[in-house]
Amino acid sequence: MFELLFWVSSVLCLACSAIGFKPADNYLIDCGSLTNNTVSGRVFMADDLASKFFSAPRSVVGNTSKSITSSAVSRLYRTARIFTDLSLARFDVSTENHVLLSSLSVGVPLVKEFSVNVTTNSLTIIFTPSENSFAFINALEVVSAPDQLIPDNARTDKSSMGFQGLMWQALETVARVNMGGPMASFDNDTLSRTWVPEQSFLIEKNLASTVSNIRSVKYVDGGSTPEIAPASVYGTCTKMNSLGDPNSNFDVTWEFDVDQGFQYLVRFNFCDIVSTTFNQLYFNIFIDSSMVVRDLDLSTYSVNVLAAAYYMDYVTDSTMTNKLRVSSGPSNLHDVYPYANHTKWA
Ligand SMILES: *[C@@H]1O[C@H](CO)[C@@H](O)[C@H](O)[C@H]1NC(C)=O
Ligand SMILES: *[C@@H]1O[C@H](CO)[C@@H](O)[C@H](O)[C@H]1NC(C)=O
Ligand SMILES: *[C@@H]1O[C@H](CO)[C@@H](O)[C@H](O)[C@H]1NC(C)=O
Ligand SMILES: *[C@@H]1O[C@H](CO)[C@@H](O)[C@H](O)[C@H]1NC(C)=O
Ligand SMILES: CC(=O)N[C@H]1CO[C@H](CO)[C@@H](O)[C@@H]1O
Repeated sequence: MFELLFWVSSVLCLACSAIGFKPADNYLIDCGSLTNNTVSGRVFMADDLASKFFSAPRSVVGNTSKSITSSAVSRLYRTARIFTDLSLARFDVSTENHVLLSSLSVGVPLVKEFSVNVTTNSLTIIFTPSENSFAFINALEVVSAPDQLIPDNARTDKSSMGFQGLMWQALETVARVNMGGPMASFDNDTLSRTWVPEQSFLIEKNLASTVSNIRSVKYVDGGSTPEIAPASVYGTCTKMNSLGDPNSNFDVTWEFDVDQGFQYLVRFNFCDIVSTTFNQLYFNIFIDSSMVVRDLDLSTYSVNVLAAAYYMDYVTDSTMTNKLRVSSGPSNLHDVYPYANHTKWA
């Protein structure tokens, strides 16, 4: 999810040219459009150039000159390929193996993103209108991602073996959040992802403050890569706003809207961009009421490199409500200043 930063650092540029990910397949289609549309250097091809990828018993294109959102992306929403009559759209989207969206209806412009493991040499995406309704799509991106992006296993509460079998799941992105930083848009990300700011997820905003030190981010063997998250994301973080009180002990909490009854993969991205020596920072992480990690010390993962980017995956139990809460707070095991300064999650 993303690349190419405006600040120049030899470490980062090296990373960009040496490891920059080139997708094997990269289909960007501006559905219904007569012309190609370029958004941040990415060409979304005109609909008729893409017609060889497409089959439908009946379809029309729709068109408006209205500006739908203020960004360049807006152009992509002005045209659409519509399957059958114009009435209230409600439809399913599936692949051969997975139902991706069920009874979707669209009120406001919306991007839905999924990761699926394609093990054959074609991928079919099927739009199925609900009864007496229709389906539509404004733009479609089908882009290869590196295999390392989704490892097969993750931590879980249920078993010390962890959760296994992520490679068989179709994953829908719920939120991709840049803690402590601004929106990191797709032009800053090698995989064209967008990382949104945290404010709308943060409970008690006054408990948190932010730090930025993008230049200090290092990618080391055994740690994260720019494909997992770009330096613009690792280089900012949210910390406890303890106002200099060393006895502060509270959690910073983010809350996400989810669908009840599903399991969620939570990827924590960490980079201690503040500490000047090792073994200074210990903290705990909670998802809802379970402690997911106790006394996390990033130094133990970073092979003697400060500010090394690191990530950790966790799969939740089936959610009991339609909210998922992630919190972080200081560890009280170690006789050190209780830092919860640099917790980052995406
Ligand atoms: C959309 O409308 C504009 C202006 O009315 C027209 O120039 C363009 O050809 C139309 N595009 C399609 C795909 O119908
Ligand atoms: C539109 O994009 C396609 C695919 O990237 C390219 O092959 C084609 O030359 C482009 N057409 C124009 C008119 O730019
Ligand atoms: C996708 O499935 C194949 C075949 O089972 C497996 O070898 C590969 O590691 C999987 N890729 C990912 C990213 O899970
Ligand atoms: C963590 O925050 C405290 C209080 O805000 C600050 O004094 C300390 O320097 C920060 N931690 C590190 C490792 O710098
Ligand atoms: C955080 C970051 O690096 N943001 C940059 C993303 O890219 C745009 C230009 O494409 C810059 O203006 C931002 O500063």
